[in-house]
Amino acid sequence: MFTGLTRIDHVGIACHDLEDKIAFYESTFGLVVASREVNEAQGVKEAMLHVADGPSGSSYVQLLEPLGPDTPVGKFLAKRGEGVHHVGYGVDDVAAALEAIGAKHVRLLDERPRHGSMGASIAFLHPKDVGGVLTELVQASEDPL
Ligand code: MC0
Repeated sequence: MFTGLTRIDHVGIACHDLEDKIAFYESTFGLVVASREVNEAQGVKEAMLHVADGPSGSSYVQLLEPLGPDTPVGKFLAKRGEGVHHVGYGVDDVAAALEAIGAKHVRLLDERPRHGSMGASIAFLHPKDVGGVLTELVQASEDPL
């Protein structure tokens, strides 16, 4: 059995206005922005706000603004409005995790790891096979950007 989830790496939250939501999380929860990136391949402008550090790494709130309507987050916002878009779990080895989880007949949206926030290697699992939750596996970079 796969037993390799090491932490909640981040909760991804879809929003219409990234700057507005960053200001809300800063002023309401006192969170601090750890990184900001535009990820063209994923169709998002995003920010990671640091929440806590644990023995197996850090956890974040990830705020996601779509780059356009025909992107994963753009479609999600049109259908469901703002809110939790996905949960990202930490793993030590994302390729090994994909192999083990794929063998359980969970559909892999990424057969191979892709580039994620802060230099991480990431891969998504289909929400329909994970109880309606879009699920991301995150292998943090040894040398975060
Ligand atoms: C769609 N669905 C979701 C969902 N998005 N369910 C739960 N959570 C979500 N986030 C459901 C829809 O309601 C629909 O169900 C069904 O899945 C098909 O959705 P669709 O709107 O027709 O869209 P598709 O099929 O074109 O794409 C959905 C899919 C896609 C999840 C496959 O969004 C995808 O490949 N996502 C992975 C990449 C991604 O999300 N990138 C953005 C974050 P019904 O029942 O209505 O049929 S990038 C990121 O986060 C990076 C930067 C990082 O963390 O480092």
